[in-house]
Amino acid sequence: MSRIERAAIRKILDSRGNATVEVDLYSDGHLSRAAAPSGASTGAHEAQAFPKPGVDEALQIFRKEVGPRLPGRDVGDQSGLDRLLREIDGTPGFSRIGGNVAVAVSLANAKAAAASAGKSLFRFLGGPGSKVLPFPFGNVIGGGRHAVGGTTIQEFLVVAQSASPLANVTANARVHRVVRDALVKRFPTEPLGRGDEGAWIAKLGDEEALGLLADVCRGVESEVGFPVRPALDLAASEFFRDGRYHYRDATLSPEKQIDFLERIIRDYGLFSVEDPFDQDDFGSFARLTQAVGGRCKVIGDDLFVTSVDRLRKGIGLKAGNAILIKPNQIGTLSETRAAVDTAHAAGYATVVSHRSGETTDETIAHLAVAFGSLGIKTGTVGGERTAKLNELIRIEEELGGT
Ligand code: 2PG
Ligand code: MG
Repeated sequence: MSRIERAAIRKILDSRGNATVEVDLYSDGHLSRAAAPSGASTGAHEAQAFPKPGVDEALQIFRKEVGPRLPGRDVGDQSGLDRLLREIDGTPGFSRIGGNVAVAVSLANAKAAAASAGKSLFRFLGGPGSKVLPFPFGNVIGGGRHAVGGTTIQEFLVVAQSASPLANVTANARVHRVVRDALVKRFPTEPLGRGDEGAWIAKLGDEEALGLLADVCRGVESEVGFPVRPALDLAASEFFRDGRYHYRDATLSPEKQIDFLERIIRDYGLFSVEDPFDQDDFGSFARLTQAVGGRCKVIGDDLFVTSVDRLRKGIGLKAGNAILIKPNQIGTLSETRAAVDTAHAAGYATVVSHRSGETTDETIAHLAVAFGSLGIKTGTVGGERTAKLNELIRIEEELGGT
């Protein structure tokens, strides 16, 4: 048994240059550190990242109310710690201490517990049987809230699907590179930019971008000899206004949005569609899942916000067949795990995800493996994204060596 000796918090920068926090826990003289990311297309129902006045207020609250309660705690008591964080906060959405403070404390504690057991985090959380490795979902072309002047749809992703993470992340990076070459050829005199997650920003319509990505996926698939499929995160709440979906070149009613999705899922062989509807439209999620659920993952991100309550509602209505898992949407590891367990028990797939504003913290790679998730969505290129992808490669090596 190992006890927390000291706890500290500091303000650091995320990949967008915004302030976030990281937490240091010392136990048995060992340092365990976890940092929290931040979203741009945040769901209306997710935990508040920081208290209203901002990160400095979060630091003060930690130093006054959270930090002093930690020394002496057994690092093995994760659920007790997570309950304590809820109790100190006292609000449903972590609006007093901030979900980002809570998640950094919670994940740092899990790392301390794994270290005290002498195990890697994925083995400690997953038990001896966890050998299933998640497919990386990599963002290739982007827009929405992540890129000024990009597509209306937020993310055009690639999902390479061999048994090897190294082969998969290499194939995803190849798709990213070949899409770049195609864009340079097509717009030889235009500047070519990258959005918050490293995806290309180009003057393309949504379906044009999808067509280009699907062609490149097919090419790379035939090079590598395993499935390399396109996927989307529409983040549709961001362009849903007055009951309609406002694309740059079209406006669709919810009914037309379902027809549009059914058609592009079929025509482009989409592996998954995330947040294809507004975050409160469980009904349209259910209708699309009924139509395409046998061949495509319909993933709820802003719909479920990693919340067991919202997921249970979705399961009851057969809305979606997969959930995006973002620990800072809910605030603690125990509640993240409860969402994963609820999903798997109902036959829903899970995809553990980064946020658009990230740090080099690599913890989600361990969570995705430990949970036995179908996927990990954490970009294709860029230091804060490859921190997780490279950790996945290390985990693959560690598992190969057993
Ligand atoms: C999403 C995420 C990550 P954000 O919508 O899935 O890609 O974006 O972190 O901005 O919510
Ligand atoms: Mg999303």
